[in-house]
Amino acid sequence: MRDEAGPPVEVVTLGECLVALVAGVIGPLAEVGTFERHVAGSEANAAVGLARLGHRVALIGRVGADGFGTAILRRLRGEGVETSHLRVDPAASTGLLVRERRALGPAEVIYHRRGSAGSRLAPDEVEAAAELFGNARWLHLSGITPALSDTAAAAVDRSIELAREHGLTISLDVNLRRRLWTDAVAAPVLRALAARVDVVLAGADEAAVVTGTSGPDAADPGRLAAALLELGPSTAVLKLGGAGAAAQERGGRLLRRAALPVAGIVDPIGAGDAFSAGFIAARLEGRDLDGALEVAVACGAAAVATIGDLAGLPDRAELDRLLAAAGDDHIR
Ligand code: KDG
Repeated sequence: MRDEAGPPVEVVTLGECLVALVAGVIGPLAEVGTFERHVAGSEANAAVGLARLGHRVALIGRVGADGFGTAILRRLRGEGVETSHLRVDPAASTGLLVRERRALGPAEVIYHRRGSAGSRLAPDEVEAAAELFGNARWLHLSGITPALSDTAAAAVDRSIELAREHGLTISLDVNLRRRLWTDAVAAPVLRALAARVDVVLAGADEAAVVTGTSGPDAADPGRLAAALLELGPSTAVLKLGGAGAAAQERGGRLLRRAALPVAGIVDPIGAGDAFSAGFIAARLEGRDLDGALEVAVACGAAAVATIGDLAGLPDRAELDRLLAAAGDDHIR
């Protein structure tokens, strides 16, 4: 399949794109009767975030030959994501997740994705997209994909080989999903992946699992960043939610950014992907690590203020407004 017309793809990503049925009202799933349909999936969210910021990005993967698959394709194309390598698989359904909205405590998420089209992603799809790697600058991965199936894990592996061959920067968002695998099974796989990429992005808890950090200061950003760097990447980025973010390059010092104040957190899911999109966009644009953290934190804040994974992802004008409003107040 040929790349759709347009400027060359800068960022390649791969993974499962799902439909999310998000509760229409706040409360426990057992009491909710109405749901809104959204497009979700960590890599798709990051892809849309990058596209909104003006970067050309391709998503490799599969959706089912069903209405949800069509909805995903239409939405991603409408957002300007390059989808010529997002295949329609006639033999499986589009993956689905259902999630509640909570005013307090974590929201329950149910997956219906075992054997889904997205989980059937295989290395030959990456091979078929090899031409993209020739011109691209960045490969973005998430730790969700290797948890989906052996073939999806092999697809990740092949994408890293191709990215290395063509000199792309590779990022890994750890994205530990405990509904897909246990910490004990995930940790060695994610650790091995972290060793093969340039940039690792993780929450504090994820970084602790991947690095095997424990003890009273296991959430200390300095300790976690150092432990991540020891695994092999040249940059470690910690997403700390309400505490902002931290990052460190090999041989550099730990940088911190405070979170942007958000008046009402409506839906925190997808904020991590927005953060990753902002970080990657800023690096592609030549910002230094601190500048990339500034953009990433602003994108993450924009995402938590709206329902669904995609709605809050800022476009360039919105990002500029957010950064101007934040000024330098959030620098620690
Ligand atoms: O980061 C948001 C994702 O978690 C969500 O869109 C669904 O990709 C998803 C997953 O596997 O949880």
